[in-house]
Amino acid sequence: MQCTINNARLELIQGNIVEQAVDAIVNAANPTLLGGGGVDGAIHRAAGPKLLAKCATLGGCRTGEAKITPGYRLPAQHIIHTVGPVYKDGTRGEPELLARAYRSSLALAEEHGLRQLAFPSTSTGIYGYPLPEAARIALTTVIEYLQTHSFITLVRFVLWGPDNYNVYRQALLELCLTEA
Ligand code: AR6
Repeated sequence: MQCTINNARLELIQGNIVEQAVDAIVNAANPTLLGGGGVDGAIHRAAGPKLLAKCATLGGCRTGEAKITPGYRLPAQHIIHTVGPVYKDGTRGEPELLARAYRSSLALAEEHGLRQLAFPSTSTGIYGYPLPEAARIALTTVIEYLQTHSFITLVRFVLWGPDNYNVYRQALLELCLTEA
C-alpha cells in the first residue's frame, strides 16, 4: 500500500528491512548501540562486524535520538540507529519519545542528503509498545514531517509479517486520503 504526501511517497510493505536498497535503513537500537536481538540483531548480522566496531565509537544514543553509520555489507548505503522508548504504561512520555525517534531519524537523513528511507516498526517488539498505537504515532509523525519538509522522497515502512502489516495498513487507511 502507498500514498503520496506532498512530493514524497509513503509505502508500507511486508518484508525484511536488511534487504532494502534505499539510501538509509533505520535500526531499532538500544542506548548502547552495541547490538541486540530483533531487527537490531538482523541488521548487525547482515551488515557484518565493521558495523559493531563503528557503533562502539559513537558514545551510545539517548532514547528519541538518532546516530548514523555506513551500511557496510547491506544494500542500503547508510544505517540510522534510533532508540525508541521501552513501553511501560503509556504515561511515561512514551508517545512523545516514539514520535521523537522518528523525527530525529528523518532530520538526520535530511542533514546527510539522504532522500530514501526504510523504517521498521520501532519499539513494538522487545520494547513492548502496543502495535496499533505505535503504528498511529509512527505514521502521523512521518506524514507531518513530509507535509512540512520537501527533501525526503520515499519513506517505506518494512513490516515483519502479515499481522504487523495489516495493523499499519489499517492505521494508514484511517490517516491517508489517497491510496494508490
Ligand atoms: N525486518 C523488519 N522488521 C523486523 C525484522 C526485520 N528483519 N526483525 C524484526 N522485525 P524489535 P524494539 C520487527 O524487538 O521493540 C533489540 O534487542 C519486529 O517484529 O527489533 O524497538 C535492540 O537492541 C517488530 O515489529 O525492536 C533493543 O534492545 C519490530 O521489528 C530492543 O531490541 C521492532 O522489534 C529494541 O526493541
